[in-house]
Amino acid sequence: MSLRSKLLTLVLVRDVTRSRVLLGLKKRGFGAGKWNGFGGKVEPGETVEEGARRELLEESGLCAQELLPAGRIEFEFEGDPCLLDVHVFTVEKFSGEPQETEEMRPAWYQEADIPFDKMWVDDIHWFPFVVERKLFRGRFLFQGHDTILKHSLQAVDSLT
Ligand code: 6U4
Repeated sequence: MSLRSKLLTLVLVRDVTRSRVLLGLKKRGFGAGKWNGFGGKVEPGETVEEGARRELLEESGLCAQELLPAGRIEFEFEGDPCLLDVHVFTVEKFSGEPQETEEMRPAWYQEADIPFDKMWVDDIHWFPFVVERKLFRGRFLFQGHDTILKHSLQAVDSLT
């Protein structure tokens, strides 16, 4: 089976001085009911970074001053020919206050108290790389949305 891939972004906003991360409860669409970073599909004509910045603003009301590449994760769903190619960024400098939007309800979580049981099941695997500021690459094969059949994950020197 040949796989098409869809480019997506995922942004974790960190308040490093208080060891907090901003997550959003996804209110609709793919992953509804789960806490996650902010992001979505990269639109035609925009770079991945532009897409990440736009989605963060649209979904949380925050304007990123700097986007730091953090990782890249491929998600394959058993029986689905479309691979999700998710580019993960962190933001430590931003302006604005988190606002609830049509898509997301934002809340700060202590890094030691992340609600992994209410998130995508892969997040607990790669989140430590984000906290330790280690670039990473991963690939997860899902059965449905809640079971990981296979995965690989490693720290890398570069994402390209
Ligand atoms: P619409 O509803 O078309 O505006 P859009 O906001 O463009 O959607 P959406 O909601 O489909 O895109 O984006 C999915 C989001 O979920 C992206 O930020 C990537 C993220 N995501 C997808 N699979 C994930 C997974 N297994 N683990 C994870 N985030 C995932 O942590």
